[in-house]
Amino acid sequence: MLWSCARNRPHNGHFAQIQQKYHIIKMYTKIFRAVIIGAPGSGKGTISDRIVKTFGFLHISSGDILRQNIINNTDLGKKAQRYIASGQLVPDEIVTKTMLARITEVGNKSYILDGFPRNSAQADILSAREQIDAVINLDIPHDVIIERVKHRWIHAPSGRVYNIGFNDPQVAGKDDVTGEQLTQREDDKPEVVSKRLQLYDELMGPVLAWYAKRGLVTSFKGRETKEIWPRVERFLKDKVNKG
Ligand code: G5P
Ligand code: MG
Repeated sequence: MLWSCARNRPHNGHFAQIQQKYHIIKMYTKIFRAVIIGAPGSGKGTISDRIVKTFGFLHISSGDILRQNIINNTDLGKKAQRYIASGQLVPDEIVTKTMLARITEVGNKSYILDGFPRNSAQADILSAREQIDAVINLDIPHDVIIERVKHRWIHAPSGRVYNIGFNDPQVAGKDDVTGEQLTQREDDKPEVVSKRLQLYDELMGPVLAWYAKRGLVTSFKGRETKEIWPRVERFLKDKVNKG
């Protein structure tokens, strides 16, 4: 063992650092599959970004994949566009095929699924294929969401998201990385947002109940990401540690 000779043993601080590093590597080597659920604008993308940075999970977002396809004018994008713009769900067979293909591509890596499954049919297909370790449910009041999405700006090609007063771009109206113009999502218009919220309540109730019955759901209730994120972080550290 490297540390068996006292003369070669690094001083305590260094030793502790190495121990800690080894512990982190060990802690995150188990493959962990999580689903993040929450109403439109509840902060799924925001929390997922932090999970990516802290835990190294891959973020698989159905909405980001669909929007990317719309920008690239692919067949999938052409099919999805009108549903998204009007706040309806894109048909199951299209989304499911796309998401399962992405999950296959990801292979044996920890991931967080955002926006999928979106109804019971999608949840059934996912459960037949993948063993999910945890479902993170963001429980944010609708009045907070309606206010938030009015101020959401995105860099559509990359999916980077800003919010005026919460995470402002460095230069107003411009993406921090490319300097390109930011836009607002078509489905963030107030009338489309209320439709999306209504649809969410209707369809996700049974999905949450399905996961809850299997003991997989942990809910995080609050009005701001700064109060929710530390709880999600603790929860995941604990889960991944137990491995
Ligand atoms: P998406 O893309 O999955 P939604 O509707 O589920 O869309 P959305 O709108 O992307 O969810 P989010 O990711 O939950 O919201 O939230 P977010 O972007 O992180 O945060 C919202 C805003 O609030 C951001 O501007 C953020 O910066 C800000 N924010 C975060 N925290 C705070 C805070 O504490 N304070 C403040 N002030 N601001 C904060 O789906 C889109 C469409 O794609 C189709 C459907 O048509 C869907 O409507 N689709 C599917 N169709 C069928 N099946 C599927 N599985 C589908 N998936 C997508
Ligand atoms: Mg999102």
